[in-house]
Amino acid sequence: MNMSSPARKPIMTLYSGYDCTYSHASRIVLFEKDVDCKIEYVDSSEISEVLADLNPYNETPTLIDRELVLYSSTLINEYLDERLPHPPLMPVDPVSRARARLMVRRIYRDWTRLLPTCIGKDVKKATEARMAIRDGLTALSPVFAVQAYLLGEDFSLVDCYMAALLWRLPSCGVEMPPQAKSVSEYAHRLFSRRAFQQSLSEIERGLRQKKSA
Ligand SMILES: N[C@@H](CCC(=O)N[C@@H](CS)C(=O)NCC(=O)O)C(=O)O
Repeated sequence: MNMSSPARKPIMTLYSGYDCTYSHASRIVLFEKDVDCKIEYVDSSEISEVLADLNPYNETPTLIDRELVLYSSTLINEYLDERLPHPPLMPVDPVSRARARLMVRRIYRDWTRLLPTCIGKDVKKATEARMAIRDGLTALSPVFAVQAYLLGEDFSLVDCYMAALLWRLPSCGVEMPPQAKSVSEYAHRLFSRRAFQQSLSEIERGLRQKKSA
């Protein structure tokens, strides 16, 4: 998929999974930056063949920018924010930047990492994982009661990771309780962004057509 206009030549290529939370966050960043980028979707059955010479871990996302080959979504996303400064998606001062990185680490470790367990065969572990995600996100309710996005009033890189996570909750059986209304409203704010809608693969779009938020 080529996200640039026919007249514009893509300057980067992102190898992406069709339904990969990590790749999805990078696609959101690319569309927020409105960059001419080719999205090369790779099925998990062909991943090792396609990425063999590019990424020793054979993982999506993998970004190619001229001679640079970059993997690991957090490295890719921070690189994109530095390479394409408009609009800026990270705060400017070192303390706020460190806090943003810590939040990304926590989103991955506490929630994103649990998504495969939510749809796994072990029913007990799946239930525990769903509860951990639901309760952790519900604890964020007071934040979204007073501000639009995770770092404040401005959309940031941290929200890209949250959007990819929140989009997958219904398909992973995570139901947010009524007291998490402000989190659900935050999710809808993220999903209604043009860049988010553009970032979705057909498979990801289908995740929300089967079940509602
Ligand atoms: N830590 C990596 C994780 C990436 C990852 O786990 N990607 C999965 C797809 S969502 C993958 O490529 N797995 C290898 C495979 O499917 O063979 C990142 O943040 O980019």
